[in-house]
Parts: sequence; structure tokens; C-alpha cells
Amino acid sequence: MVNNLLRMILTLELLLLSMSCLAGRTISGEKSPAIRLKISLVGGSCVGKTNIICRLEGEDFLPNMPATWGIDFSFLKRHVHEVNGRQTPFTIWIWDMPGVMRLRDMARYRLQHSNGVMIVYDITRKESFEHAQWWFDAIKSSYPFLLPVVILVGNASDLARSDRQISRADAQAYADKNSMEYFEVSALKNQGVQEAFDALVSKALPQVLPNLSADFVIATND
Ligand SMILES: Nc1nc2c(ncn2[C@@H]2O[C@H](COP(=O)(O)OP(=O)(O)OP(=O)(O)O)[C@@H](O)[C@H]2O)c(=O)[nH]1
Ligand SMILES: [Mg+2]
Repeated sequence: MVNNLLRMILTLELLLLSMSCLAGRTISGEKSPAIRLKISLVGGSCVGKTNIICRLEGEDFLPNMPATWGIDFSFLKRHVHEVNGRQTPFTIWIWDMPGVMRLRDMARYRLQHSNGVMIVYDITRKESFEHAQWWFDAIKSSYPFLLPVVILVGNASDLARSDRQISRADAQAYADKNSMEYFEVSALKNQGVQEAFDALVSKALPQVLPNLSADFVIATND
């Protein structure tokens, strides 16, 4: 019953979004390149997902950010330079998922068709690392055939000296065991965020541009 309801809501959302995107426009009304990469951010609540996205959009850190309820979307325009000179524009479609426990199943359901997933936890909260592991298992079981590219991100590295609860070595070992790249970032200080995101996008891009040459560079459109 709940699953059917979720499915109906998702279908409606996707219908509305694809209507705007098929028309070649983002929901903000700008023209949008047709090739779209879906990147989702998941993890426990208050681990910094929304602030990480703010940083990717060039915005300020918000210390009192309200919790995400439902799903937020944003679009970033980029293009690929290839060595043979070809330039391909594409849009990165970012899905910001709620971390709150009771919306976890809804968030999990909306992961479908993600090309890349950033699993975020807070290095100062042990339970958020356990939550991250739950997410990895959920992604594995939701994609029995082709996994999206998944990276693990430990946020709040600005508090590493004073409040760290998960050692870098433990997080790295978990990521290695599960073939993920691991990054430590600080949305507050805007450190490492862009690097983690770029690594995820570069790895996920061949899913939507299968003929990509080995040497390519991703650049913004300006
Ligand atoms: N010290 C520090 N605090 C952070 C950092 N990132 C986020 N926070 C704190 O965590 C709070 C929650 O950040 P959000 O970006 O809303 O977290 P979220 O994961 O989107 O939370 P939900 O939407 O509830 O799932 C912020 O308001 C900050 O107080 C960081 O890099 N360093
Ligand atoms: Mg949020």
C-alpha cells in the first residue's frame, strides 16, 4: 500500500520533470543540454548533504539549514572537452535526498536511474557511518545488475582534530573493501567538496557518454 503510494508520487514527479526537460528546459526555465547525468546524495540526517550541494552551486554554507523533506533538485551545466576536439554539453541533475529515518524508504526508491551516488556521513558521528553502510547495502540490493558509481564522503573534516569518531583508516578500509573511492570534505570550509564531486562525475559520465575517449576534461559552460 505504502509502496504503491510512493510509486504513484514518483511517477507524477518524474512526469512533471520530464515534461520540462524534454522541452529542452530546466525547471528554472533555462535551456538544458539533452544529455543528463543523475547524481544523488544520500546518508543520515544532518550529515551535510544539502550544504555540500550549496557549495557545488557556489553558495554560502548555512549553519541552520532546515532538514530536507521530500526531494530537492538542482541542475548544473557542464561540457566535456575531448582530445579529438569534440565538445559535448551535458547537465548534471543533482538529487538531494532526506536523511531522516522515516523517509529512508522513499529516498531509496527515488535512487532509481542514478548514474552516481555520493554516500555522505559525518566523521564526528559514529551512527552516521553505520547509516552510510546501510545505504551502501540498500544501493547494492536495489541494483542487482549494474551498480551506479558510488563514492563515500566523510563530511565535517573541519572537526577532525577535536571531535572525530571514525578514523580515516577505518573509513578508507570500508571503502576499499567495497570498491568505492573515499573522500574527506568540509562543507563548512568548502574543502574537498568539488574534488569529490568531480571524481564522481568523471567516473559516472561514461554511463551517459559511452564513446568517451580516455582523456577528457570536464569544464563549466562559461
Ligand atoms: N562543522 C561542520 N558542520 C557541518 C558541516 N556540514 C554541515 N554541518 C552542520 O550540519 C547541519 C546540517 O546540514 P545539512 O546540509 O542540512 O545536512 P543534511 O544532510 O542535508 O540534513 P537532512 O536534510 O536533514 O538530511 C548544518 O546546518 C551544520 O550545522 C561541515 O562541513 N562542518
Ligand atoms: Mg538536507
